[in-house]
Amino acid sequence: MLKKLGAFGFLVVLILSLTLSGCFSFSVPDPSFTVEGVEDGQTYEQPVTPTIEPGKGTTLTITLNGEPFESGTTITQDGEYKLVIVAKNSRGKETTSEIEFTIELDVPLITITGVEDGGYYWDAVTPNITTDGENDTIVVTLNGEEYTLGTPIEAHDKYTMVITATNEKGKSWTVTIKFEIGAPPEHEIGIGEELAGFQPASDSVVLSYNTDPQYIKSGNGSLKVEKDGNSGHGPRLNRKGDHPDWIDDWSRFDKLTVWFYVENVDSLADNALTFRMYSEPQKDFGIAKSSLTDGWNLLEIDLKALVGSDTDILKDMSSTFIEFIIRTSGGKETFYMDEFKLTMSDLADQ
Ligand SMILES: [Ca+2]
Repeated sequence: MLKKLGAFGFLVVLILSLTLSGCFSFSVPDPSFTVEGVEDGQTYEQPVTPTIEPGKGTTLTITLNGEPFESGTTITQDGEYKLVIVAKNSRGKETTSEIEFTIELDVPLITITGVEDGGYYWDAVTPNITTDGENDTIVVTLNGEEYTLGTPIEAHDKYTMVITATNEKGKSWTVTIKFEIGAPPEHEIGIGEELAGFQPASDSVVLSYNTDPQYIKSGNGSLKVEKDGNSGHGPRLNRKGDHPDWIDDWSRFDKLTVWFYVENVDSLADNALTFRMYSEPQKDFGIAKSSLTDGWNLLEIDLKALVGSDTDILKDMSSTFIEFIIRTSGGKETFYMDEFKLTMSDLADQ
């Protein structure tokens, strides 16, 4: 009997806890955040790096002296500062916090060029390190070993560089940067069985996943493109922002390459292909029939030449999609594409 009561009691607790957790999932927490690296009312003798992290469900708007401020940015200039943090939850509840502080630098200000914190390089780097005081002493270690300024760093490895500068008053400041040297970057925009992220530009284009090895350059499959009529259309990539391998920052690459298979080049119009980037402004790169041969062709699109002075396009490709326009002489034709790749090939430019 006692045993049965016990079981009944447990059931009641279980139902109660389910009800409570059900309730909690509908409640929205107040906006919250954490701040590190700076305190209200303080005066600092060294650079200050405020790090502000939003709490769960909170979005933050941060300004420093009225200008947008990115968390984790180091402030190195003398002055009086006001950091304003506006925190908002999904219900629109808002809180505003202010942190006022002063910087009066009394330590050497370290300037590093030639290498950046978080940088990835595929060629030797030679960091140049200076301070704002003539008689400062600079001590640098690289992965824990003493490093002599001006020495090129070229071995493929991950590096941590610690720079300590001391002024005549004996006041020191230390900056740590991490970077990596490795192979030139390469990124494949894959072709999956479901063709996720690929869309035909019009009804005259039919896309499918090919598994016939004759038309595969590598891996298990390739993109089959069937085209009817002479409209200037082809496969589009990431038009709806849904390609699983899409990356937003293309600025570390200088080429987009793709293999293109055509059975007979004479089935193409003279202005056979156009690589189109639906950016603002739109960018086109044309490939003439005369430069193609029967069978597989490696198409190379020089991205830096394509965007010209609009270099910002490559830094944020999040809402830009691309198309390979194929122009035929009119009939129904079949083409294959494989290995869409972003590569960095021109070391001399770096
Ligand atoms: Ca493939």
